[in-house]
Order: sequence, then structure tokens, then C-alpha cells
Amino acid sequence: MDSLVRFHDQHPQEEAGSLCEELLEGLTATPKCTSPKFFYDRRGSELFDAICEQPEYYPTRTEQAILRAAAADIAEVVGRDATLIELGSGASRKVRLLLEAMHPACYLGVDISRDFLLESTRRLAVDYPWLEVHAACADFTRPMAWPEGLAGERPVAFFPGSSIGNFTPEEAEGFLKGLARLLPAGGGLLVGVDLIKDRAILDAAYNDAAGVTAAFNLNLLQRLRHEFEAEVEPQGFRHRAFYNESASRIEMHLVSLYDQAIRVAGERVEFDAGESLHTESSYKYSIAGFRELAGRAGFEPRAHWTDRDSLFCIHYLERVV
Ligand code: AVJ
Repeated sequence: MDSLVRFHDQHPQEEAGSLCEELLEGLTATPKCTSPKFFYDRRGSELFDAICEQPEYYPTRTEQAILRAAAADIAEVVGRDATLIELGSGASRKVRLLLEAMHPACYLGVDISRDFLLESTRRLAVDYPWLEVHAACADFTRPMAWPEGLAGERPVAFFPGSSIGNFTPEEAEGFLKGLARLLPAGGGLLVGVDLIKDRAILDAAYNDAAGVTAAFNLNLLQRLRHEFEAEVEPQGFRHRAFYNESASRIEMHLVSLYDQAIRVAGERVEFDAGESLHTESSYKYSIAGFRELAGRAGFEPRAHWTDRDSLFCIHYLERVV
């Protein structure tokens, strides 16, 4: 391994067998559903990046603008010499907006995708020579421990992108409780959360005119064909996304265009015409609503930053014991 990045492999790789079981469990449930993690094969990750470039998809752009505008403020609240831990670090792009202002003692990127993680943390280490960079290949949605030997005075978790919206509120609370256990009193959480807003804006963001979100959703079926020996025609389904106001969530579905049976890993799964496979939920929160949820998990709100149209919010919360 190279010496620029200290690599900690926590061996998260799920076995193909257990993934397949999880998939079949959802496909045979009523209503049918799959975890959004099944979107992210290579093509799915590319399509997600393309979604972020669509004019209707405001979250990424807005969060970046908030981080840029509030970097100095955020740095002041969080303080220097923190141990900054990015959960699901991916390309480690957003954290760059904070590093100069915040000047942490150490950065730890946590991601399940090993090669991607190494590549992006390595680039970070090259671009920020003063920063001690660590990478942990781990599934942060499961119980984990921070690796040994991280510099810094206080761990601060960074969880951008409204990734937390993919959990149900109950799951989000459980996830934050688990995170709280990994943080000492005074440790922090900087988390990006999509706000509840006018449904027209939400519906448009998940039904972009160029059809990229539709392609992202339908790519799931291609992935089933390639990786799970599925017999399924993607033309037999259409993309559907809408804001479910009573549940405060965007729902993404793949709707069967006619009565059909597909096969996944040898199992037959029947769809009626119009029946849907629920592929993703993306929960939206008010500022107060998210603070309450985080409060139940052991966090106290310290500050928050939003854009002038109140589309998106970045919260800073501190672990209280
Ligand atoms: C990755 C959960 C932030 O819900 O907005 C974008 C994924 N799905 N368009 C979101 C997504 C469809 C995204 N998150």
C-alpha cells in the first residue's frame, strides 16, 4: 500500500449469497420492494452522478452552495483539529469545501467500495499534504469501530447528501444511536438533510425532463440481469416517482406495464399490470423534525445552515451524554 493514506480494511463485503437472499425477500414481499443499495453498480453510480447534474435535482448543488457559503461559520462551530470522519465518502468531493476552513487534524473516509475509496482518499492526501488521511473500508450502516491511531482532538462525523433520507425515520434514529455510541461527549455530527417543501419541486427533482432518474431506476433491472441471473425485460416496466406527503417521502417505483412473470436467481416472481416494485424512499424533514429525531438518539442541535429558498439543511449536532 502507498504511504499517503493509512488504510484500514474492515472487510465489509457482503457475500453474493446474502445479497441474493435479501433481494428475493423483497421481491416476494407484499408490496414488492428492493433496498436502494441495489441501484449502485458501476452504471448506477454513473447515473447517480448524472442525476446530480440535472437542473431539477437541487439537493447536491444546494448542499454544495451551503457548504461553500458557510464553511467559515461551520469551522468556527466545529473548531480546529477535529478528527473528521466522512461516512460514505465516495469521491470525497464535498469535504474539500470544508477542509481549508476547518483545518482538521485528521480525515477518515469510510466507504464500502474499496477501490473507489482508495483512489479518492489518495487524491485528497495529494491535494492536502498537511492533512493526515485515513481510509476505512467498512459498512457504516452496521456496527463498526473507528480504526486505531486517528489524530485529532474530537471526532466529528460528516454525513452529507441527505443519504440519511434513505433510512425510514425509525432506522435513521437507530443509525444515529449507533453513531452516538461511537462518539464521546463533545463529539459532533455534521449532516445534510433534504427539507420538506412544495411537492412540485420534489416531484420534478425525481422526474427530470432528460429522463436520467428514470434510467437510474430502470438500471436496477439491468443489474438484476447481469448480477443475479434475472430474466426480465426492462421495457416491461416504467419509472414512477412521487412525493408521498403523509409519509414525508419521495417514493420511487418500477411499475409493471402488463401481467408478467420475471425470474430472479431461479425464483419466479409475478407482477400484475400496474403492480409496482418499490425501489427507494427518500425521506424529507423539517428543521425541527430532524432535531427531534436526532435528540432522541442522543444529539443536541448546535447550529444549522440552509439556502435562501429553504431547500436543504446542514445540521451541526453535538453528542450529549
Ligand atoms: C442518495 C438518497 C440522496 O434520495 O435524493 C436521487 C438518491 N434517487 N434520485 C435522493 C436519488 C433518485 C438520493 N440520495
